[in-house]
Amino acid sequence: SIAVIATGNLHKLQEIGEILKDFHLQTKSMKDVGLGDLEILEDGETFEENALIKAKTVMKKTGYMTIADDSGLEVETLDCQPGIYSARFAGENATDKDNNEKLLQMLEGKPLVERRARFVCVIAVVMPDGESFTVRGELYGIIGFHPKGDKGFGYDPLFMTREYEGLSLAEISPEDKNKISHRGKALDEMKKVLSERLRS
Ligand code: ITT
Repeated sequence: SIAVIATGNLHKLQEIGEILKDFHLQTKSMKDVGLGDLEILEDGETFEENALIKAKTVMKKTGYMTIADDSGLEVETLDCQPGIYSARFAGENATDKDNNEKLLQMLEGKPLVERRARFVCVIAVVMPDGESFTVRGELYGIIGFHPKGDKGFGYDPLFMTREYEGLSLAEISPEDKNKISHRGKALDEMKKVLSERLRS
């Protein structure tokens, strides 16, 4: 069956496309369905709410099964900031670089134990009949002292995991990131749920 990937973030689209490439879905981008310029107001209070808002909006406009991703970074000592505000942490038109600089500034002088963080990815799926579900994936790590690497996107240059000691997520290949990432885990879970539902 056909599924629209409801994201305006091309990095997400690429990662999701790669993770779903061996799965029995024909994926379409927002551009493919003529919604390349659609702005969706994400006024939910949780990743789950925002992912559902995006997926429902696009399913209603297209009639296709729709998959949306709401994700972000939660830093323990910052009371889980930037959380659902990760994309616009440093302001409305903030670039990834601006956001990384703001985060480094807020953690200035803090030792490793106070730099613990996790990435969260919630995937929402809305079916043409309106039925929906969400799944969640998380990846724990620490915020480094300097940005490193030019792969990935968002906070990847600052995010260090145990799996790849000493390297940021922006220094490992996209395939290696997908194997361990919050997005990879959430989409693996989504595949399981969808396989069961499409079978019955
Ligand atoms: P859509 O809503 O159109 O999907 P968006 O970028 O606005 O795109 P979000 O509101 O979910 O999406 O914000 C996600 C932000 O969290 C993203 O812009 C990054 O700053 C950060 N983020 C999410 N996943 C990430 C990852 O795998 N690596 C690095 N940063 C990530």
